[in-house]
Amino acid sequence: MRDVSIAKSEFIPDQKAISKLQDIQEEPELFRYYSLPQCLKYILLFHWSNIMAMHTMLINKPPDTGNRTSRHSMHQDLHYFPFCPADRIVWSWTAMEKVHSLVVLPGSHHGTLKEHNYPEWEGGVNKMYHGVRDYDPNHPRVHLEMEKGDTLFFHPLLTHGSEMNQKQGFRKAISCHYAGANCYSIDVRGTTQENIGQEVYEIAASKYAVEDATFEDTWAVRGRLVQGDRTNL
Ligand SMILES: O=C(O)CCC(=O)C(=O)O
Repeated sequence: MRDVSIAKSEFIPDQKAISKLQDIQEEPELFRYYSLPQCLKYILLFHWSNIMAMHTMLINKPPDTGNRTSRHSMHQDLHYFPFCPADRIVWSWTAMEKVHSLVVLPGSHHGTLKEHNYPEWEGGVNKMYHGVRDYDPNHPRVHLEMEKGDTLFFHPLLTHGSEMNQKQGFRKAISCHYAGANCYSIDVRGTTQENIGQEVYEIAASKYAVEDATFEDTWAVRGRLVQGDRTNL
């Protein structure tokens, strides 16, 4: 994924626009992260017998250009997933350097999945960076201070966001949405997730020339077994 304002700049080399590597599950060196005992010991506490890595990312947040496009507005990750239940999905996010740009709304995971869309930001918004349409701006916030190697485990309904990178260098983190393989797919048509489903479908159809793939299919091909048997997902 490329940062929207850097990608437009003729002065910055293309490689420097890369803000995320998505779907790195087939890259053997990076996939080692997903089966690290230090991460899995927490995932195993949920007693899922079969564990999938559904969404893998290396986040490489570029120095902000001044347009504030390196921000990620407040959102719930479940918005992106056509599978449930939410209690069988957990996100691990490991800081690859000292960082304090993540913000969370504590307790928000007890609520429901909210409607998301692109925020109306003047400087532009990165592709698929949807945000919750209306969350309580007075809800208490926690800014997470993390050292290199610190790892957070998030519920997929936890509202969170990420502030712009005001440093000179790229801010790196590696993450995985783990899910119990017995999660089941849902059809998002007619739900608040229909907009992201349509957008992901259009990207997949144009990139891979697969017009008959569904949003659920785009996730099924990304999922990779970490432990046990691949059952539903
Ligand atoms: O690493 C970050 O900046 C957070 C990204 C994020 O919130 C997400 O990908 O859901």
